[in-house]
Amino acid sequence: MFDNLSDKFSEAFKNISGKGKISESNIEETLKLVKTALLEADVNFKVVKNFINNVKEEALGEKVIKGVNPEEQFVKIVHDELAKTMGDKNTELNYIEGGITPILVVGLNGQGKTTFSGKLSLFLSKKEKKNVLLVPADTFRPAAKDQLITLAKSMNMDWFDSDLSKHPKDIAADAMAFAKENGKDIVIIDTAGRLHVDEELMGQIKEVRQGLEGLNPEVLMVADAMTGQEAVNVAKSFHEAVGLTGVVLSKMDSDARGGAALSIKHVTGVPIKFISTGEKMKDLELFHPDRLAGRILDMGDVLTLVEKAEAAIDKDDAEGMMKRLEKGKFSVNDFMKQMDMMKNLGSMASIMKMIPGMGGMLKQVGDLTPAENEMKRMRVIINSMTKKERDNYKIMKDSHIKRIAKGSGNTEAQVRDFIAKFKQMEQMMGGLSKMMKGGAMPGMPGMPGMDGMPGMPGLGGKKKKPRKKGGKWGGGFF
Ligand SMILES: Nc1nc2c(ncn2[C@@H]2O[C@H](COP(=O)(O)OP(=O)(O)OP(=O)(O)O)[C@@H](O)[C@H]2O)c(=O)[nH]1
Ligand SMILES: [Mg+2]
Repeated sequence: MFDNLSDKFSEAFKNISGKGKISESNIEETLKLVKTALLEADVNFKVVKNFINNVKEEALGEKVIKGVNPEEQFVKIVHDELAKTMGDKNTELNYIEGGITPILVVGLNGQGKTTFSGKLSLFLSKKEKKNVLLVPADTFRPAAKDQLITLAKSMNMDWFDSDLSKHPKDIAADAMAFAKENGKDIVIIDTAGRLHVDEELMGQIKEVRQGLEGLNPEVLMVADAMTGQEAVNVAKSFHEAVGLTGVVLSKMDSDARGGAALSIKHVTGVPIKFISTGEKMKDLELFHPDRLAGRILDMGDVLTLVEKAEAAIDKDDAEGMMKRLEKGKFSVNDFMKQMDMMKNLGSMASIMKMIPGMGGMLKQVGDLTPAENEMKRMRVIINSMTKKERDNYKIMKDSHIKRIAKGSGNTEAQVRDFIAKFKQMEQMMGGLSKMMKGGAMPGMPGMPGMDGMPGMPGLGGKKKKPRKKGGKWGGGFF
């Protein structure tokens, strides 16, 4: 996310590292670089101007904090200003207590409205324990109804069988009545898009909005983060015409530059409420400006990582594993479970970016594909093992190894290599269980510190220098 902006910022900060203290002359060059970085990221020029002025004022007015070097102080100032520009804290959805909250999802063509509607229903029913109804109201492109229903079915979510021959305003009214009869808390209405902001579209959405007047609807506009300033302009038009309560930035997993995220709140006054980070239904995050500022500045985002872990990791599984670890037991099965837990959290690269300092390391390491491929290979090997072998690999003899190699499409050497690595891991886990008994238990459920993270080659217990870009992992799991 915003890799280019991150790189440019860290280049800019190098300028003041090693300086005795912050002064007008030694931040001048850095500020220039920060400004260029923001403009290149397609941030609105007025926002950039304001940003630079504020950072300068803060930096020069900053009291010298003993023990904190100027670079760190400057980074902190930039962090806080980034967060402030994006709206400081997450703005929550407005729920109507004891009633039904209508959420109207609007935006231009192909921006991710239908996908977001699906994601939001999952988010609200899982995280907020809401009873959600999904309503297809795209009368412009009838196939959109099937698209939403397919998503709803895949998540076991309730959906409304809209009559697409009616005006979306009436569909919304029918859906609200249905929701009332069926004890729903939230009604998500997915509307049609158009190629450009046009009168017809705005007129239609205005009518839907008016139909919901008095019900205090959320009106969320979905915008593709890749479109930068264009997203800002569209948000402005929509806000003027229908009054938005929030913006959702979609496709944040693509190489969006950051312009939309950094400009929308400042230019339109409308807060960004969610970010969409992939095509899967679980790829939705609340928008936390302060945390995103941290990610941009390579400070990681541990809070989001912990939340993801809580959502993705089965508590009973994790507790069971902890108990086994405490007893010093660690089997191939446990290892497989750990790999599954990690997989649920996202790609290796996306996890690493959320750990402070790892973002920079990731850049040095370069491509993580070989490591991910190795994890895949381990999975196939494990899948070819019998239950007995997984419980206790020590029973494995040459004939077993031969069978597993054949069954998993690997060479015998590769199977032996896996067993050797597993042995190392087992030893590490033994050490960990002693630590745990000593009361020094690391925090995250099922993720006993970095050392226990499967598939983090070169980052585990034995410290190795990060390899150069393009370098091979060479099968090194540790
Ligand atoms: N990578 C990625 N793709 C996304 C994301 N959100 C949506 N998409 C993809 O973008 C395409 C368009 O998404 P839709 O949800 O159909 O967009 P829409 O706004 O409903 O489109 P219309 O109804 O035609 O106006 C689909 O292929 C989605 O899979 C995201 O966060 N990341
Ligand atoms: Mg759609």
